[in-house]
This record gives sequence, C-alpha cells and structure tokens, in this order.
Amino acid sequence: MKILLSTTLLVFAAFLLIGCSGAQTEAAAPDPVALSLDATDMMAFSKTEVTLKTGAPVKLTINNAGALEHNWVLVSADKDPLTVSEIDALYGVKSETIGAGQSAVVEFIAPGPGEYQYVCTTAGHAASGMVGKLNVTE
Ligand SMILES: [Cu+2]
Repeated sequence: MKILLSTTLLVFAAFLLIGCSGAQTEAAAPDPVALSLDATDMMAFSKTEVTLKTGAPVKLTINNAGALEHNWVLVSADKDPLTVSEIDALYGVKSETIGAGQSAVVEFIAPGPGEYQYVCTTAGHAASGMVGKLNVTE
C-alpha cells in the first residue's frame, strides 16, 4: 500500500513538472519597457532621471535633437562621469555615436537594484551636464 501511494505521488509530481514546463515554453516574453529621451546641444538629456524595475527588458530610443554628435553610455554610480569613455559601459550597454538628427536604439535588461548613471562621453559634454541618473528598484 505504501509503495502504491509513493508511485501515485511520483506520477502526480511528474505530471506537475510536465505541466509547468509546458506552460513556461508557451508564455510569451514580456514586452520591453519603451523609453525615449532627447540628447540636445544644450548639453543635456531630456530625462535626467529614469527609474526601472530590475530584470525588466528595456528598449531605449535616444534622439539626437542637436547638431553635435552625442551618445548614451550606462556606467556604474562610482565612476567619475567626467573621465568615463565608451569602454566603461556597464555590461556593454551603450549607444553608438549618434549624428545630428539621428536616433539610436539601445536594448538591455535593467541591472540589479541600485543607482547607476548615464553619460554622453563626447569630449566635454558630461562636464557641461550631459549626465543622468538611472534608479533600479527591486
Ligand atoms: Cu553629448
């Protein structure tokens, strides 16, 4: 009797596992959080602070509304924004250099909870204020 009960439980557990894995493969990936901001020749990003939830897929569009070249580079909060360059991009999250009137799309997964910053690494731009703050919540 004990053996029969154990076998029944085992079969039931197997059904649950198959059921769960089946549901996971059918579930669609969550839609990315669509964000956009402008980079301007006033040496500013139109959004100076962005908040995301950790693990969220993000599709960020950066519009260069100016005549100068700009970019958008995610860096850790402990970096000096005045000395960072593209190679400091956290997890490689950065745009290419964006020409006047052009746009770039950066897709990434919001990192772990905490504070980060984004910087335009074009020479002199961060020093003039082209820096923003990314907050990631749990
Ligand atoms: Cu810039």
